[in-house]
Amino acid sequence: KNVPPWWQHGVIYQIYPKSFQDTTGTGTGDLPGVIARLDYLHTLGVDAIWLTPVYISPQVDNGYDVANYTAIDPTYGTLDDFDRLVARAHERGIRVILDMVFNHTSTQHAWFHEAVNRDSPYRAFYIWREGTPDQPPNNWRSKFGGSAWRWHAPSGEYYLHLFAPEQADLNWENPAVRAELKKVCEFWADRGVDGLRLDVINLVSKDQAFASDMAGDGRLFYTDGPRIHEYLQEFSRDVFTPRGLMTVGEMSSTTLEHCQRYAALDGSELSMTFNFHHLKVDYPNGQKWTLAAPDYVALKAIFNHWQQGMHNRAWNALFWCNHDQPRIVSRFGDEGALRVPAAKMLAMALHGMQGTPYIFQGEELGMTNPHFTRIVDYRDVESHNMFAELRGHGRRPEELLAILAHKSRDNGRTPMQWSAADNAGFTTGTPWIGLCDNYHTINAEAAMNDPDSVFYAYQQLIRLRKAQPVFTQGDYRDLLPEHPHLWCYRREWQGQALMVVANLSRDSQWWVPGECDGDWQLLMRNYPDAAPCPAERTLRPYEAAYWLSA
Ligand code: TEU
Repeated sequence: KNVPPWWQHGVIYQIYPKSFQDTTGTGTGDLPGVIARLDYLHTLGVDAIWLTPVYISPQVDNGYDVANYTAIDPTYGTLDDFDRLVARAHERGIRVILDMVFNHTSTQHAWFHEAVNRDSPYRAFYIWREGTPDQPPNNWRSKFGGSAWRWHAPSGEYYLHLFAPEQADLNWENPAVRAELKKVCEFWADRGVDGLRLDVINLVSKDQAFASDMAGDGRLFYTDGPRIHEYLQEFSRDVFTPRGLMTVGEMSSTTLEHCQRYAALDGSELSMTFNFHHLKVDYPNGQKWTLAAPDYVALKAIFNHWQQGMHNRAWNALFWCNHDQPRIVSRFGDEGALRVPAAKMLAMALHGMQGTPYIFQGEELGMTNPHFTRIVDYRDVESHNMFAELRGHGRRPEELLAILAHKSRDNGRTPMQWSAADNAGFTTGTPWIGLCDNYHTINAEAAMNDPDSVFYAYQQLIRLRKAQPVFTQGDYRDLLPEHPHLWCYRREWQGQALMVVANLSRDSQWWVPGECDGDWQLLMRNYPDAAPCPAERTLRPYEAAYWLSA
């Protein structure tokens, strides 16, 4: 009998170590802080933790600018701390996943230090092109604003950076680069790491013509690029599969057709993929730096497309939150009196689908955006660049600050709220970024003392996924695709059906269920007195329920 791999019925918890738990009073979280909180994660019941980068880095992009792939940044601790973390996690049955940032390195990496010399063999580790100081090789734009090319005067060429100028893109065409990156994977596999999250991995293969993109910003020439499947198959064959590593690829602006290959069930490339289409339903015309209400009909259509398109072929990662996104309860839910039911409803709607759910630290507490009001409150390079760029176009600071308060990546990066103590128990020093001031009421200690907390809803969802195979195996059918407020879908596997209904609105909605003949049992709810079976009725604000066919 085919036993599904652990990650198909597991739930993964994302830790942003910088904001998780400080043990030294520096104001920055560290690895001993992660160790100190493993019992909390064990109580939650997660199968694995994914740590965002903890390698040596000048921190221009909070560690996504790696200066040494095989050394721990002293701010976070030592390799010994890391080994201890892996051992302690494994003792509790928790696997460890590391973040591999292979599209680019920091310009402080030893390879780049060599590469600035035109005669060095490391020159070809990066992407250099001719130009003149005022004429870059093409019109590609950096994802953080400005040209994607930086002029290097001493060697008289440009290098490519799809992100910050301090993040130079690696030249994957060069087999020596790929060989070095595989060695990095080996290094961490040798230390007991169980899986890898591959940062923007679908951007690594660039069209070698490096032509200007007259209609866009260049992404069509490197997104899901010409050799990407070849590269991933090579890594799978040479290192991921032989080392038994689970892999999740972060796929920027990808397509279903590509993800069917990246995450194919035959394991020829990766275990699963993240995509972001569902988190653009509040970007009118694809524009992030605007304020707009989410389009829930579009949201459901996107999930339907991906759930059906991946079923029996490939594997999805499911998520609402990460360190690049605002908090989901602030975004699609409610921060006030309905925060708790809204947070549970969003969790139930997501965790009811097929795929591997990811929980981002604090999501299990229903943490909210911090509502920073001054530009100096922000730390993120993208937020500062966007503010400066749009100011340059004459936009008013108050308007831009209102947008940042909803859209900045820093909304997800405020310190974990452990307790009502000073700085939420995160640090005894000065936190590197401000806290959300609701930590006096929204915190882990309070949640663990309240049986109706968001925390226990997440714990229940993790248990249900393990107990009921329909969550892992079932197909997906949207029963109300046109409804603007209700999300109702049915999963089915081997004669067992799961009915999921979620009211995405703050108003009551009249619901006429379809396809619910037979006997049902109430499996989970976010209001204490939910209906015992799916039947015509009023759904209260943000109400959600799961029913299982008997
Ligand atoms: O992010 C990839 C990415 O393209 C986006 O999430 C991006 O941050 C956002 O769309 C900008 O609006 C990954 C990491 O998760 C992110 O933290 C890094 O900054 C980025 O790669 C570069 O390594």
